[in-house]
Amino acid sequence: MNDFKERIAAELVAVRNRSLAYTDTEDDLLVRQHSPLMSPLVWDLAHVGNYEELWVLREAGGITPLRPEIDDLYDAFKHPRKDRPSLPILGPGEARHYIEGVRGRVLDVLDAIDLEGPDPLHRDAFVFGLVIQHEHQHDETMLATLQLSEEPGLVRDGGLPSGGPAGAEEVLVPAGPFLMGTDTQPWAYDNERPAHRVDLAAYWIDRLPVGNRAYTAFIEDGGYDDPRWWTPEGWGWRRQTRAHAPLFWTRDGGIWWRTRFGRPEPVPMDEPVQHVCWYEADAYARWAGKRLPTEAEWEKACGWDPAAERSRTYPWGDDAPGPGRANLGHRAARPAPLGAFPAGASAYGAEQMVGDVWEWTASRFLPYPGFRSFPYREYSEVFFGKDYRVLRGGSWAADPAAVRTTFRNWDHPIRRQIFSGFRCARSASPEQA
Ligand code: AVJ
Ligand code: FE
Repeated sequence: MNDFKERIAAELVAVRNRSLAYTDTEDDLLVRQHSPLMSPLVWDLAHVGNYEELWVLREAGGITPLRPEIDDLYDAFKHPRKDRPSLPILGPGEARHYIEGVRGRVLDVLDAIDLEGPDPLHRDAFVFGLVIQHEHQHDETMLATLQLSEEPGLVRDGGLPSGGPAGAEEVLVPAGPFLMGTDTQPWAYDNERPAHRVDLAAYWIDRLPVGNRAYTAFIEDGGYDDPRWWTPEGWGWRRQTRAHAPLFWTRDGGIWWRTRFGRPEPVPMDEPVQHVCWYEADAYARWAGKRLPTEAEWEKACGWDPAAERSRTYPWGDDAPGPGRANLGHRAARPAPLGAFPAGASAYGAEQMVGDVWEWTASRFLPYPGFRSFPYREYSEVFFGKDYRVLRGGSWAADPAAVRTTFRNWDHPIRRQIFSGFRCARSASPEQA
């Protein structure tokens, strides 16, 4: 195998080790449904193996189905998350055995494919990028499930840099066009394509994500009780849920606490806020006299290199993320303090745009002009135009394989179990522009 194929083989091992680590727990915890929002963990585990069988073995490898009778059970479209515990899904032992059997044949396909050939699933090993990213995305979802289970565990306190010195609150992005999306990232999903020109007016965007200290000021200013800051839908959500702080926060003894993977700790005021829904992010922004950035504004501030007139793969350039540039890959089960990654700044000076927390944007999830679904409609296309908002940048739980300046995530505006935060923006006045 050549170097590229060796690297893919290593990524396959790494992501599988991650899935196995998250499911290395008692059977009872794996088969239980911790929240109607989430699948039982054992469903995710067999689903990633079934996806690998469908795409790598059958579609790319032309291998006879191993277990066609279980396809239906792991079809996310046939069975919503809340119904999955009542399905006759594989138990933990069977699930591990099944995914191992699939994996045993996957390296043969990797060995055989022509990376430069005409098959778009083979070219640049696209189908391997697809399954590696897919499994990492499910691993992140499994982490959210584990946190909801309130079983202590999975807190890793791998070192994170400390917070940076105070700096500019916002950075200016001058007016002008940029190329949004990509035609060149080999493992980009269909929803990131094609690259297209977007012309933006000048705007300011926060240098850093909104932190817990600033968010607490919003709470203590009565932000959750003032309908002025909320959209009608957001106010409806706020009244119905009686939310008064981010998910996992409680107030006790005069201070704010948050429960992180089952363990309470005082809210660290210098960390980006996380576990807020789109409605909360949007309300905070209005309270602060700002707004959420559009998806285009977010991407330009993150990835555009105005001097080179091209998009970077990461804010700092095209070099792979290292520990000094971004907090990715579950090094620690938390966002890094604000200002921890000056070396990860974008061309415009925005920091912590990848890693730490997914950032809500103002935009709905829509196709780019010229979108073509590939390789299947159910990854992106069926979600376009529905009640979803786009999140960008990737959280501390996202793996570098599934993070780039063009990567798009989406969720319902009420969701907060995900590792979601935000930053604000505002339009620049003509003099400033
Ligand atoms: C892109 C995170 C919204 O989890 O529903 C996993 C990713 N798609 N399996 C999801 C996905 C198919 C997707 N999100
Ligand atoms: Fe999936």
